[in-house]
Amino acid sequence: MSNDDTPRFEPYEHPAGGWGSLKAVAAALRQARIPIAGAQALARQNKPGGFACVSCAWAKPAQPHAAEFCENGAKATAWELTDQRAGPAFFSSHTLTELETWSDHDLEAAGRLTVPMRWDARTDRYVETGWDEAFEAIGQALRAVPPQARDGVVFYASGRASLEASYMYQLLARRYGTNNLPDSSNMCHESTSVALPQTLGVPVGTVTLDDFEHTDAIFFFGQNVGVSSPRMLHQLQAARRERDIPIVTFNPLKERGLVSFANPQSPLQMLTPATTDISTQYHQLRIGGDIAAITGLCLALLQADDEARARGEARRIDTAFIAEHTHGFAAFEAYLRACRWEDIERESGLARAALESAAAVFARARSVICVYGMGLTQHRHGVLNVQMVSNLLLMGGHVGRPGAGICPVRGHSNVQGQRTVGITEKPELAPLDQLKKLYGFEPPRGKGLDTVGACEAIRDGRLHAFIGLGGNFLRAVPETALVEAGWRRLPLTVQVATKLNRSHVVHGQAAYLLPCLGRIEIDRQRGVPQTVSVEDSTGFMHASDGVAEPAAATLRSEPAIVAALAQAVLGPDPGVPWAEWSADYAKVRDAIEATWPDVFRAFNERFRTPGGFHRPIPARQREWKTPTGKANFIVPDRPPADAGAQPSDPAVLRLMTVRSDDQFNTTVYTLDDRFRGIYGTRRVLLMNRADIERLGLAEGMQVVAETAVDDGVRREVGGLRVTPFDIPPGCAAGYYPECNPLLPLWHHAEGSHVPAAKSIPIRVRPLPASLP
Ligand SMILES: Nc1nc2c(c(=O)[nH]1)N[C@H]1C(S)=C(S)[C@@H](COP(=O)(O)OP(=O)(O)OC[C@H]3O[C@@H](n4cnc5c(=O)[nH]c(N)nc54)[C@H](O)[C@@H]3O)O[C@H]1N2
Ligand SMILES: Nc1nc2c(c(=O)[nH]1)N[C@H]1C(S)=C(S)[C@@H](COP(=O)(O)OP(=O)(O)OC[C@H]3O[C@@H](n4cnc5c(=O)[nH]c(N)nc54)[C@H](O)[C@@H]3O)O[C@H]1N2
Ligand SMILES: [Mo]
Repeated sequence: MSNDDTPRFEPYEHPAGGWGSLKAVAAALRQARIPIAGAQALARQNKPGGFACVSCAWAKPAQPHAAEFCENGAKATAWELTDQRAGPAFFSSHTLTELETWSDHDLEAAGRLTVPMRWDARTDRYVETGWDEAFEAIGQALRAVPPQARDGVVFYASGRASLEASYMYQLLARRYGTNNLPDSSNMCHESTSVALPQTLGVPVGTVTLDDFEHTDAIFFFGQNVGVSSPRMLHQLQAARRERDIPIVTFNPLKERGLVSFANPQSPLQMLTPATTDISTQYHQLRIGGDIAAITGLCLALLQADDEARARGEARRIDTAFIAEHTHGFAAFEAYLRACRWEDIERESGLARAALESAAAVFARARSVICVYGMGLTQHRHGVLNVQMVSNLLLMGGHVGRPGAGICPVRGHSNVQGQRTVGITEKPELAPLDQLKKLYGFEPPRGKGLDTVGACEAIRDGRLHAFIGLGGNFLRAVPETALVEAGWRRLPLTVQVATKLNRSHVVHGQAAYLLPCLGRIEIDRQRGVPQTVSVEDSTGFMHASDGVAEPAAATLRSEPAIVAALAQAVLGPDPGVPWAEWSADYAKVRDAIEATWPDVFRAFNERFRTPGGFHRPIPARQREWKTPTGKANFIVPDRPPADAGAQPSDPAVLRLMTVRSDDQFNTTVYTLDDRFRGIYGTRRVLLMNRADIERLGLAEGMQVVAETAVDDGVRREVGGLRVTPFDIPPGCAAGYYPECNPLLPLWHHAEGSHVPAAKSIPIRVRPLPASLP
């Protein structure tokens, strides 16, 4: 079943996209056994009247391309539309103890779940149960938790569920009595949600697709566009080819999509070897070196500005903007002037000249966009990383000007939207007074558990129940061993899911698995097809209509499941029309509009606008919704020399856990990573050749990675194969989720609690068997 053949390593010299991409799409469709007719669903991906892709959250243009999907979107579609089924017959032939030994790939490859199931302790199997029976049992268990103990129940969401389902879900949790609404965002862009309100007064990015047509320079930090948001390559290619816009990239790895791209939708490029070079400058900085690197960029700008001023030339920083619109520049300038280039060079791993040439591009541009991803957010200093990007942009006045701004690239297809409609553990971000007014109840006011908090509670045996609306919590979170042990002791786990994963086969003392429709499928309520909606990375809201017949007639939609759960858990609930909502989603949209009239004005009328409708983003108009009423410079609380990017012990490496080209988070399509030239295995440790030699290791050697912290917990991942790679010295890379057991729960971003998955300190030792 699994394709763990002999591993193969060969550099991939082709551009991202191109024939390689088309081949991969065809292979994905074949593997999922999608007949070509079914593949027609792809033609309606990200189009008006079609569905919003279930892969990434990148913006969907008003005038779509002929095929507005990418290789990875096609794989995600194929994965959901597979004709494989994990129904009652599948579960009667496998105990959960047996399924625990299966790989992530094999579990999901079993196919779509079809009927509601409960774990049967006697046979150690999931057995079919009726929907009503399942809801009644879950309702009874949750009702039995006394009101004062309801903070012992967690309502997790992974960022895929629609705005409608998510709104209902947060209301269910709050009506039940808790703000425990962690979501995948807690492991992802929470550093953004904490950083940007302080600097720019918005929780989201400020850039729209249109800005890419007006920008003069694009800076990329820690985002792997070719894998994680490939449709953005259209914008980058247009910027490069049509307007020769410089793209400056900061990434420890030379990622294919940031190097070159051939558009598989352009007949010309498919016939000729015409590829577009994407990055005009590529800076392979050290893992965790961004604060130092951006400090270097800002200092170089300042020094260039000093010289320009001395010569009576035009300024290199936007002094008028800084004076009128910002707060804290003097302190930031003082910080910069006190920094030493030798510290910046050592911490970033980049030469001063390299940083100065990047700063020169920045200084010349009238409008700059800064794009970033997990390479910035998943660090101890994840919040400060984001704020440094914001500082850099503010020095040039690059916010609230066409073609300029900050562009966090969100992960799951509706993760930004879930936050917008109230899925948050932070009571101050939820419209509690409005909910009280609309539904006549007293919402809980206490802080809920975020993902790290939920893991602690699971580990320590403090929870009564865990409800998951999608996702694969157990596999996605840090501290695998301890959290898994706690997970097994949970009194109740309930998972709403499309496919089987580790969070289901490892389960609580009572466990329910509720199978749902995916977004690609037609969702009929009382015979009427329903539409849902999502928010993309740039703050546009889109309608999404299913196009494929459901994988099984027994499936229910997420809104219907949430509504039924709510009725079972809350009992008669005169305040909220759950049944009406699940029969007609337009009524949920009316409720969303009533809750946030500014963001969702005329929601039902506007949500079919081609290209979506935009939420208000005050920073775009240079309105700063911050405590100072200005955009704020943030001064790092320590100089780059103390930023801690470099471990003091030379035997300790910084490990980043990354995604391959052939996975979507914990969903592993195959064991290949074409762009990095790794085939047939994910159990690798990518290392610099000099480190391999220095540490007495050898190419191909099997090693154990051990977390280099001293907290009394032993964390190891064995069977990793030493693989020489173009990565800076002192740095290593491995795959998520295989390396998650190495990530301590307390090793997370200050301020946002995003697990620091990109900088795990490790030691490496040979497996005894591979010693001579
Ligand atoms: N095909 C595919 N698409 C996806 C996903 C998927 O798994 N597969 N996942 C979705 C989700 S939920 C998310 S959040 C996004 C994630 O998309 P990305 O934000 O691209 O996240 P990663 O793939 O984890 O890798 C981030 C990049 O950061 C770089 N990096 C690591 N450490 C550092 C550092 O210290 N500094 C800098 N400058 N760079 C660093 C890595 O080399 C890598 O290129 O993608 C979404 N889209
Ligand atoms: N070490 C390390 N850990 C990480 C990261 C990292 O880079 N490194 N990245 C983090 C990030 S950015 C994220 S976002 C999290 C992801 O964490 P999660 O969002 O929890 O995980 P996913 O792998 O996206 O969840 C996949 C499962 O979702 C279910 N599913 C798929 N589609 C649907 C649907 O339409 N409805 C429902 N109800 N279920 C569905 C399927 O059962 C599938 O098995 O992981 C985080 N963990
Ligand atoms: Mo994510």
